Amino acid sequence: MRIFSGIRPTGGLHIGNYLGAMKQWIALQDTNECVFCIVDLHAITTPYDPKELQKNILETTAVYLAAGINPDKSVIFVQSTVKEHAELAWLLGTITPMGELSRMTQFKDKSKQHKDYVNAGLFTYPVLMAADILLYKSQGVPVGIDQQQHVELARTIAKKFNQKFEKIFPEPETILPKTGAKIMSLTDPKRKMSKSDDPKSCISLFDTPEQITKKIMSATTDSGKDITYNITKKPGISNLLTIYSLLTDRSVQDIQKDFEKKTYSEFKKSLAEVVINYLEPFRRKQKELQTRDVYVKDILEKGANRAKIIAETTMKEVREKMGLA
Ligand code: AQP
Repeated sequence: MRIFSGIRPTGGLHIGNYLGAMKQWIALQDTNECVFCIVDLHAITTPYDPKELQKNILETTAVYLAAGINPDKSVIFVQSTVKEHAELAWLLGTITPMGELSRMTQFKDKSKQHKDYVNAGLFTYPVLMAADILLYKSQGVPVGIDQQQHVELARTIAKKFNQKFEKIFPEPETILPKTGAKIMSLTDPKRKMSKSDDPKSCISLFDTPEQITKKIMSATTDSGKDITYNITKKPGISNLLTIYSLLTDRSVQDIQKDFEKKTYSEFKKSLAEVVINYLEPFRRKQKELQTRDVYVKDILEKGANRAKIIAETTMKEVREKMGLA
């Protein structure tokens, strides 16, 4: 299968991004043709500092590499360096119904979050995301649950294009992890963990052991004492149990048994240890990569060259089918 996915270079990546999206990418790259993008054109739809963007792009690339994306197996590149993304987005915009875009929950959430920054780019974000996916004729899109609605719209757009012009696009499928598709905020377990949220609410992949311990020990828990999974009555503890289970590859039931007569504090201490140990190799690799900008830039350049070959071929076909060539 051809696989496509991307992450916005909007700040330090957190374990939600890792467990929801990247962990799947790493597993998929062994048996599929994978294209992983740093989606800078999406990053500029919410407030950002132009002086920081290039730094964030390199940092996000370093995260991809530190987490285990292998540039010999997967194509890694920056979205804006392949111009066809923007061109295809414009063309697909002409067949995307306004009604479909108006339903998108991410637009509603982000326009509430950034009241002074509600721009047309934020509204048409899902069309650019459809272009990202369809440009590579991708069949699978591994993402967290918050992006599922956008992948479904990409399917709708692919279908519309195929019906109106000629069938050239596969209809992409969302690939969700069995668990971890929505890791919740540590400070408000009813909300999704987000990089643009308060740093206390998320565990960054490169937090120091001290920061991890502090954040987990002060994570919002629920009334009562039992360490049991109950998403409606105990969203805080349930979220921590999910993280524990995913990082240790043990079932939630097993972990609950271990902590049957223990306190929240004992459970949190143990979880902090699990997270620190799990993320230790990430921190080590990232430190190495911090001094290797030339190597990271070279990977991006080679990745962009590989991506362009596919992108140019698709665009030639699209232009022809739409009567533009
Ligand atoms: N909390 C989460 N749990 C599971 N998966 C998540 N993802 C994001 N948050 C969680 C998945 O990570 C990938 C990259 O997301 P993105 O950077 O493109 O944008 P996002 O979904 O808006 O992520 P954030 O962290 O909330 O970033 P900001 O704050 O910049 O908007 C996607 O596959 C996403 O599903």
